[in-house]
Amino acid sequence: MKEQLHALEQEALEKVKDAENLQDIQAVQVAYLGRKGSITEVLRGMGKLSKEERPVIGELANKVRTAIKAAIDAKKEKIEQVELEQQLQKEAIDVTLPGRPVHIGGKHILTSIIEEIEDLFIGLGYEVREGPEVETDYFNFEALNLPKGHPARDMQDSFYITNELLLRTHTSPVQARTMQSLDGNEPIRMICPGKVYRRDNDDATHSHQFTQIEGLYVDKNVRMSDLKGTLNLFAKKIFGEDREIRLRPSFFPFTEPSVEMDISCKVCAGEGCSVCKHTGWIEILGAGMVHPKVLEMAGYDPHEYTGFAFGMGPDRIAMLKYGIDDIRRFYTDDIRFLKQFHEA
Ligand code: 2NL
Repeated sequence: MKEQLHALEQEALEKVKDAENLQDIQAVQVAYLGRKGSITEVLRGMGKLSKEERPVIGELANKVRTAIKAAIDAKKEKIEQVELEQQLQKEAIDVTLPGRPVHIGGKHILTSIIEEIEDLFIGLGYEVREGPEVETDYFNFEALNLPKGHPARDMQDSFYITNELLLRTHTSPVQARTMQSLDGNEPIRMICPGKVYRRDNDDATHSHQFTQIEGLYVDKNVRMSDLKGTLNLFAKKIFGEDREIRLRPSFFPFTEPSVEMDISCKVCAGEGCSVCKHTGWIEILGAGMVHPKVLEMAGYDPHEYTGFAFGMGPDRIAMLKYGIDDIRRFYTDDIRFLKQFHEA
């Protein structure tokens, strides 16, 4: 029986060694240690042994059992380790692979132009202000010296929501609101960019929605020469140091006197070409000294305070700067057009 046990132990350990996976090792355990396993069979035969032999064989059988069990457990752990490693290897993610490209949009050309102008005026101490696009009749017209019955208030020219509410036709109401909020005794330097609306039939040069930037400077002793100096700086910074400006008399209900500013044509340097319609000059913006009535309505004493204001269309500026032929290109979202102005 001793030999039998030793032989079984040898055999079992051999099989444990050969086991390649958890099923193999499970089979070895059942075959040798299970209820119908070989070792159990041997122990069943112990009844035939003598009293002296029984404890000796019993002890040996237990030792063999323990040895086989230990070998099985060790092997099990080893196989589990290997299988885990294989699994991990199979599921490994290569974090060094390049990621899938993410399409990042760019700034709309009108946004870039507006930000460039904002930066220039922020540098001159102006602050950027925004206001509602749905405006009251009062702030859009009345406060800007456009009384009821004025041609610019014609229903044809505006999108009305009610009799008293409309889509703003310019950004000036933001400035009127700012002036009115300040009790008439604080200087103002502000710039307001934003979307504006006019009831127009869209074509190459007209859009029912477009953008505007206006500027306002109110203080004691603000003069026309301050306006001219500011506009000259603006023209040179945005269009190039070699540009000249000229002011022509004009009319706006909210400024007096009013002017229009031209810049010298870069294409022909003043000689005359198709871009400047053979005049050597290109119209850029409108401006003027804030009308005393506008100051007064906003609570500023026009004998004490004066100011200048200007307004321009970033759409037009972008069209001139980049030779864009149709204003609708800004609003029809053709990515091939818009992408040309994205930074590399
Ligand atoms: C243009 C002309 C202009 C203003 C806008 C303004 C605003 C206030 C008071 C006085 Cl609160 N003036 N704005 C003045 C002159 C011209 O815009 O051609 N814009 C595209």
